[in-house]
Amino acid sequence: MAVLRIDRIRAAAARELKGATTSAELEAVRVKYLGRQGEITQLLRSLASLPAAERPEVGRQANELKAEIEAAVSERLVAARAEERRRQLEAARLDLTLPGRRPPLGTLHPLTQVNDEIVAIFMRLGFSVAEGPEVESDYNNFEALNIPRDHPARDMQDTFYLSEDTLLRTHTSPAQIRTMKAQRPPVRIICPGKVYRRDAPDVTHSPMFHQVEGLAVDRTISMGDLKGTLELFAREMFGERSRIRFRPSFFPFTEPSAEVDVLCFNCGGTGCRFCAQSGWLEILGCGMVHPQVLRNVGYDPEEVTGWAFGMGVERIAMLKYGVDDIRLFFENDLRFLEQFA
Ligand code: 2U9
Repeated sequence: MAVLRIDRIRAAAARELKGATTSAELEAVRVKYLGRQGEITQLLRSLASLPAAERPEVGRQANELKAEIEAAVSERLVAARAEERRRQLEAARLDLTLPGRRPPLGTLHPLTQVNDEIVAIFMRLGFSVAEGPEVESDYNNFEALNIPRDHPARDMQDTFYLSEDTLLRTHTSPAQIRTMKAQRPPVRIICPGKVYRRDAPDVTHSPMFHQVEGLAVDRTISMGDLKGTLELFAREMFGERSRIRFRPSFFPFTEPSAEVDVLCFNCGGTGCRFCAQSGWLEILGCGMVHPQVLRNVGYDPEEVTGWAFGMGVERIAMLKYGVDDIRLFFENDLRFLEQFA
């Protein structure tokens, strides 16, 4: 009877082992037959209740089957585990050819790019950069530059005063006054930086904007040097084909004074919307340094002459890139800034 039961268990175990393919299924088969409540375990436990004559044979056969199942399960488990590991590795496979994720990189602000470009052009010509404070004295900002007491720029309406005689500089010229007071000619400097004017913001005005001013003072500095220098600047900044013209103008700190236009690079001079049909675009102001300004810094205008120019960085950038509203430079809208990446 018990022997018949062993054969039946053997057949069932063999069938179930055949159907088990995963390690979990194989483990379940092992538990079913060899576990603490397993069929073979129970059979071996019940040997004591068998007639004494049957015990040795049934015991032998039960132990034999136990060993058979153990061996079969172990063998199939090795294969199943290997297959499962293979599938897991396959699923988690790394694609080493995938391009890396690029960290988002910042870029220079368009005004910084244009400022640096202007500065680089003049550095190549032998100019050095001179900087000064944004909080200035009334003397350095106005008086030394021959700007009269009744000039509209000196009005509370136009300048940010911090006290009776300190203010936010309205141009970078005071940095040049400081340099001239500190060193003898020859002087060849450019002064980039922020300047402040009490203007209500609109498409062309901002209460803070950027300038680059230039100054050359030496024994034989002429208006011809100024024209050649600015002609070269325009070609470097706006392209080889650009041409400039000088229009007579007036500034208290230069005499004679001029404003410089560049031939409209949109229409080539025939007139279009970009240049208001004039064919020309104003880019800067300039002139021969006024003799009184030279005297104010202790230079002798009989001995040295000089010229100076000033330009707004925002204006140059607007012309170069066709930007129609100065406020775009200060809003930091990424849709705008990303166009200068
Ligand atoms: C010294 C002597 C003279 C600098 C100059 C201009 C003409 C000029 C404007 C351009 C656009 C100001 O930003 S803007 O509104 N500047 O037209 N600037 S001559 O003359 C100087 C500077 C320093 C000692």
